[in-house]
Amino acid sequence: MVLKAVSLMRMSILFSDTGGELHRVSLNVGGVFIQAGYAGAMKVIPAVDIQGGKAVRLVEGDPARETVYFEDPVGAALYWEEQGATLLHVVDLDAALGRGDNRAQIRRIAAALAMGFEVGGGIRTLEEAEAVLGLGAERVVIGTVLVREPEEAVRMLELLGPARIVPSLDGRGLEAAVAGWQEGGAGNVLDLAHAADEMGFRTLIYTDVRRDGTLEGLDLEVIARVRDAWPHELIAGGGVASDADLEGLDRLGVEGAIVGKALYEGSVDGRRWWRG
Ligand code: AMZ
Repeated sequence: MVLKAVSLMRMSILFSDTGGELHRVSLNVGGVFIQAGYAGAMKVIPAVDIQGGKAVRLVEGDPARETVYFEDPVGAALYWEEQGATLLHVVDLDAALGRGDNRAQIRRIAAALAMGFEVGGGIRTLEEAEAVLGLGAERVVIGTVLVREPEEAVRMLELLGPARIVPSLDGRGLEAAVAGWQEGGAGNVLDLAHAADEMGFRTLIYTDVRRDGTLEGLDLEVIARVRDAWPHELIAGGGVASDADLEGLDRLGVEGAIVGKALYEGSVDGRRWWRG
């Protein structure tokens, strides 16, 4: 009887191989996907957000609630490189908010840094993406354009390829926010994740705007839903406060975490989480 039931189930095991490391398994049992991650695979990516030329952290993306951590963002970038980080997440907050940009600082980071870095904030056209890649970024991160002008996002993807352009879905929970997070109600994050998959993107960043910069800890229930909706490489952030958050992400099979305040404040020791 049991054997018969088993033989009726269509079982298949899919292995996902991201970044050269095999670390997630999806088990399809009769059409139901069960996903599991292998602990120890997830990597932490430190964030350097630039506002007014300085490396800052905001609370819930509010430009008025900033803490300056480094007067010079190059100092922040080099600090994380010296600590052993292998990839840096750089955000041009002024460009995301549509009130200027920090491209000169990003150019200086590119000149100073040996490790790879990704850049987001205000990249809304193919030409802007190419300009930032031309500065030396490993890949660019897009948010608003994916939601507002998906055809332009597809054009960017077609010309740059999925290794060089990564969508960032930023949400108050699952309600997407765009334009420097000043405009909410921009769609459902899970629907947008499905759309990004169909467009051909292969890495996704999800940030929980409600938690970002709060040190409150992650909302792992929301992230689990994004995990279920997105079958490729997933990087999550927004509220990481401790190793427990990172262990939670690891258990969900999330491949990377963007961490800001917890690293700057020392409540997470990156050395446990950097990966080659
Ligand atoms: O903190 C904010 N207010 C903020 C922020 N960190 N607003 C946007 N961003 C980041 C997103 C993503 O990396 O997380 O800027 C990028 C998206 O920018 P754009 O301009 O493409 O929507």
